[in-house]
Amino acid sequence: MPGVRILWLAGFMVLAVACKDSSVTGQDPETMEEYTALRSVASFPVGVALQSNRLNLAPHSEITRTVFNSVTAEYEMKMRHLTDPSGNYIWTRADQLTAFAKEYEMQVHGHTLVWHQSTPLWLENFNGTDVEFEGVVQTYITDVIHRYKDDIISWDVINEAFEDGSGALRNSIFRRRMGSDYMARLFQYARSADPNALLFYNDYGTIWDVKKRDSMLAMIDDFQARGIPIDGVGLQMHITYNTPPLSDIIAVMDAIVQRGLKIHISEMDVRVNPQGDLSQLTNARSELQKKRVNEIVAAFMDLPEGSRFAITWWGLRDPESWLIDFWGNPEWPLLFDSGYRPKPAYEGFLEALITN
Ligand code: 9MR
Repeated sequence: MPGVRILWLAGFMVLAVACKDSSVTGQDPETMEEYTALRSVASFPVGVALQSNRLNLAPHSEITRTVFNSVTAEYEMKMRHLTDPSGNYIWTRADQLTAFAKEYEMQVHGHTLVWHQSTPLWLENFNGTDVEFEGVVQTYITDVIHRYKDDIISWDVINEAFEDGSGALRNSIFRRRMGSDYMARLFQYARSADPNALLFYNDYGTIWDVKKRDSMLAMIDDFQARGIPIDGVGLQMHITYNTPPLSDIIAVMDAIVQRGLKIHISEMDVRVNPQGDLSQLTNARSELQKKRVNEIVAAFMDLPEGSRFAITWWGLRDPESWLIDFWGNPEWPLLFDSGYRPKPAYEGFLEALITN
């Protein structure tokens, strides 16, 4: 097999944990001591979400930098985390993430300049005029993009702007203060801050929520008709082992490719326990997860090369996934198990890279 093989020398303790947990995936830890790094065989960036507090966790940071060549801050580049309660910048943790990425030659995708769920109170409660509010937002976008101009090649300009079900624009503080065309101006401000940064719209549910999908595509059409800059779409791939159908995923990717935009399969995780019927991961479900990952990576690789921006996993190890708290079920949605061993899903990813 081509590519960089990882000889698992991260320490006796990690190996011991891996052995102890072998029942989780049913794999023989002996065979899992060596595996091929995704970054060494992929023709596109393979990313993972990262938190700065995990940079000092040796196995975590070693696997991240060896297996992946792209990172996204899981939360530390959101507005609520880049500013203090008075609105002053706090760069420390975002700086740590970009420094790590630079040291190990990983690209950084910026997430996210604007998100209604991460609007700090100082901005929600801003008591200047609407024009002043917009000025503050423009300054924020400009400052953040400028600070990381040499380190961050792409940004989610806005995240999750459309409502579930209706596809209507969310009535966020940005919409209320800046009007219903606010997204166009956010993208323009981002482009002015750095003409070279790739600008993305990122959302979930755009595969299965038809009205949301249509609103997003209409926004792109409208932007393109008016010359508003947009370079790509982040399709948050929060899916399950059996939904949505692959054909639906491909149809949305095709619609985006037809519009000449890049596709970021962002925030990928594949739930294996959506009904809560499992108390531990079975081999059968793990194999279905592998198949699912394999078919999605294969579909991504079928896209024209210029349309493939990246695939980014929303976390490294199963127990760290946001989904466990969110859904309240045991869940194993990521590529690595609790003992830092690559799961069959990892092999599914690798096989797609090698055979396509
Ligand atoms: O996984 C992220 C979690 O660690 C953060 O606490 C949370 C709030 O910042 O955001 C989670 O990531 C979200 C992402 O930024 C946007 N799409 C939905 C993700 C899960 O909530």
